[in-house]
Amino acid sequence: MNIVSVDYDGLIPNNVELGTDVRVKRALEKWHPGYIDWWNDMGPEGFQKSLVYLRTAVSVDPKGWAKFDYVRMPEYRWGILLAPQLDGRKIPFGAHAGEQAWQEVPGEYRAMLRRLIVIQGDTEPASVEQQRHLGKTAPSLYDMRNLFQVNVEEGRHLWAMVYLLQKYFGTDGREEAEALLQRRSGDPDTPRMLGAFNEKTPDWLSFFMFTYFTDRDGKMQLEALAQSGFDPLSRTCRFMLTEEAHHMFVGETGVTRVIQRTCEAMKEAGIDDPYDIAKVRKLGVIDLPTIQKKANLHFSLTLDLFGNEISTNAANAFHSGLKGRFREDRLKDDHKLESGTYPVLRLVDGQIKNEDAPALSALNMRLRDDYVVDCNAGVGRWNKVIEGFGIPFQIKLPHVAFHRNIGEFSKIKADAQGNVLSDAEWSKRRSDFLPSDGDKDYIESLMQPQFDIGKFASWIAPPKVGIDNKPGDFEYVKIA
Ligand code: BYC
Ligand code: FE
Ligand code: FE
Repeated sequence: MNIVSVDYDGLIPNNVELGTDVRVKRALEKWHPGYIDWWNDMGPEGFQKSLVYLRTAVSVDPKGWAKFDYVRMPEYRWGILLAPQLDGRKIPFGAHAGEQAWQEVPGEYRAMLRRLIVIQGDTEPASVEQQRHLGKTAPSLYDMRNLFQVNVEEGRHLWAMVYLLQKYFGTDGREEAEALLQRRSGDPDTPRMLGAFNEKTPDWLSFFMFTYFTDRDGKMQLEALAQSGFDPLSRTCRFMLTEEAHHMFVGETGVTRVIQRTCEAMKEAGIDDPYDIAKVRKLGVIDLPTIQKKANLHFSLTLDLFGNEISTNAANAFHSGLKGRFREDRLKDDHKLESGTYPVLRLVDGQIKNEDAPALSALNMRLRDDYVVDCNAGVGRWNKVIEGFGIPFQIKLPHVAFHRNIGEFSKIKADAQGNVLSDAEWSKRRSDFLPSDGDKDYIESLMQPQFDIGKFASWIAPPKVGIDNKPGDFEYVKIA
């Protein structure tokens, strides 16, 4: 291993020896003011002057890579940090499997590689834009701090992709880096590239579901790109994954705490029926069926991010050695997939059926399957909480055909169990599965800020432990 220490002296902290790479350093320094303008315009609204207790990456050593301190967000040290280069690393899969990993862009795959990097890069600022209004309704300073931590790190992930574009893609890389600052989540004329990143994150339950489900797509995609034969991309993604773990922690524990508070309040009030929504809502907590609907919404929106079940793009990216499978290095097969099949859920004569497809074409489906397994683990932990209170209710992930806009099932309407519905039935029953206007209004009514130190809004339980082992009365954000 080849650890290059992190240089904190210049404008852009880095472990890629920017100091000796004058061309790239200049390019990034030129991009920097536009980034700060973007952050000030589109980053967290109303808290840019506040002191936030944030972690900053100061090393890429897995044992101690972060330091915690109060920072004003626009002064956060967004750096370029790559995991250490592994000596003699080989391309792990595809037609070039076993060859030396590329340290420069392989010319024949340039366009494909750039597209993957741009798409990855586009999601990062998009999520910051989607979450920019949430600070004002934070249920506690602890939660507000976690939101801002996620936001600054998504900003750093944008830097990570922009570094690759600036260093390895010349003029068109520079243009793409510029365009990443121009697109806007939800803008009808210049939207972000992928569907889910143009949706709203209107409230904190959506934020927790987003960080649970959508940041987990980030994890899966980064794991697949961390396998890349293009070594700089692999190293970048490996370090991003270290940060990603916290984002999913925020989501998983956030939803857990909402569920816990609901169950506690129900028990205290002697309510056993989770479907007695009117009674539960009188307690100022979010009823379990509405939590289920939010999960349905964010899970189905996120499934769309895996692309089409059968995809030539995915086959090409694998065959060329650019994007692998989830933890490719732990899989035991020929890593080429030129023969062999993979079962894919398809729509056949209006019925949902499993069909074998060529393994190479089915890679999006395969990653999505791995994703669903990963999602279910945390859902099981949520259900343990409900079970612990003896309340007869279970959160269940909806069927993959439910509420889809991309792929096989975008042509049909299905219920959460995967039964095909007519358009008329779907319209009639939509609000059984997805948040209705009434549900949204109720959740919105709960979104009252709770900025007192150590206090939490009515609808969410406090966390078990503080960030960086801080006590319950720690002032995570000094609001200014
Ligand atoms: N929306 O061959 P197909 C994260 C397009 S999240 C709109 O099936 P492919 C994060 C597709 O572009 C991780 N369009 O697609 C999380 C293609 O268009 P063209 C982000 C879509 O390429 C939270 C056409 O349909 N990273 O990091 O196999 C917070 C045919 O599609 C969509 C990545 O995604 C869609 N959902 O798969 C912050 C990794 N889906 O080219 C951050 C990089 C498909 O024919 N991206 N289309 O005009 C990829 O690996 C792939 O591009 C995708 C799509 C998996 C996204
Ligand atoms: Fe990210
Ligand atoms: Fe993330």
